[in-house]
Amino acid sequence: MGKQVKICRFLISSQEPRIGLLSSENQVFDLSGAGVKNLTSLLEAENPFGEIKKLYRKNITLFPLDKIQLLSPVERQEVWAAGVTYLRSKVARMEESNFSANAYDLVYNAKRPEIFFKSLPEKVVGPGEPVGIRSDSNWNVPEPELALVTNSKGNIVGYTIGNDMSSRHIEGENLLYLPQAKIYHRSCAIGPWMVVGPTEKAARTWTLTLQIHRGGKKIFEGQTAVNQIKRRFEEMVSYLYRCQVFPNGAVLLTGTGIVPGDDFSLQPNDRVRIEVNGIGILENNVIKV
Ligand code: DO4
Ligand code: MG
Repeated sequence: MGKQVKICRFLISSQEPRIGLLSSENQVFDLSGAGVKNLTSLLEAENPFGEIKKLYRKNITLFPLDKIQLLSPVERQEVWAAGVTYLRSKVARMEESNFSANAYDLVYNAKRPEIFFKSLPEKVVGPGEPVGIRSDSNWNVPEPELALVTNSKGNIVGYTIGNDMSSRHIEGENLLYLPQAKIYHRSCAIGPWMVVGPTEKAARTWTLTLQIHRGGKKIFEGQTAVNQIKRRFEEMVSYLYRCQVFPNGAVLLTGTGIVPGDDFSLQPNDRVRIEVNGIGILENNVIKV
C-alpha cells in the first residue's frame, strides 16, 4: 500500500451501503466487513490514512468492481462551493453578467473568497445517476471541480470529484439569483472515489478533464490543471469554517476552470464525464428537472 488510498461507498445486492477500499486489481476490499460502520466516523479518526492501513488485511472480502454499485461518498456532509477561483471562471462570469461583472473581478482579488451553500447531503447525486438542468433556464453547464473533504475539525481528509451544475442564464441575469442558478434538484453530483493521503502539493499536480457526449459523439472536451486554483486549499476551508460548525465535516467544491464556449448549453440525454487523473471518473447523464 502506497502513500494514498482510494475509498468509496457501495451497494452489493441492495443491502445497506458499505465502505470499500480499492485494491490494485480493480477490486474493492469490504471495509464494512472489517468493522467500519460509516465513512464519516472513519474520517473523524486522528489519522484516517493510518486507520485504513491498519484495516487492510489479506482476509478481508474482495468484491469485483463490476459486481458492485458505486455511490456518492457523501454521507452526512453539507456540500459548499468556492467560486471564481480560476481566472477562466472570473472571465466567463464577467462576460455572462448583465449588471454585476465588477463583483467577480472584486472577489477574485479579494482576501475573502466567494463561498456558497450547494447541497444537502441527501440531495447529492451519485455516479451514474442523472444530473439536472433547470426547465426554466436556456443556458446550462456542468462545472467540473476538485472537491475537498473535511472532517468536523476542518482538516482536509480527502479529495473527490464534484459537478457544480449551474444555470448561466439565471446567474447572468442578476447575481442575486445565484442560489437559484446553483441550488436545485439534481444540481450537485459527487464521487465515486475519495482519495485519502495526498498533500495539497500532490493534489496540485492533478489535471481535470471534462468531456460532454451527445448522441454517442464527443461534442466538448476541456482541461485544466488543479494548480491553476488561485487560493490555497486551507485558506478556502478556513473561511468555510469561520463562525460555522459542521459536526459531520463538509465537502467544499473548489471552483471551475473549464467553461464551454458561450454558445454551448447542455441538453437532456447529454453525458457529462469528469476525470481527475489522481482520483478517477465521475459520469452522469443529463435530464431536465
Ligand atoms: O460566482 C459564481 C459561481 C462561480 C462558480 O461556481 C465557480 O467559479 O466554479
Ligand atoms: Mg462552480
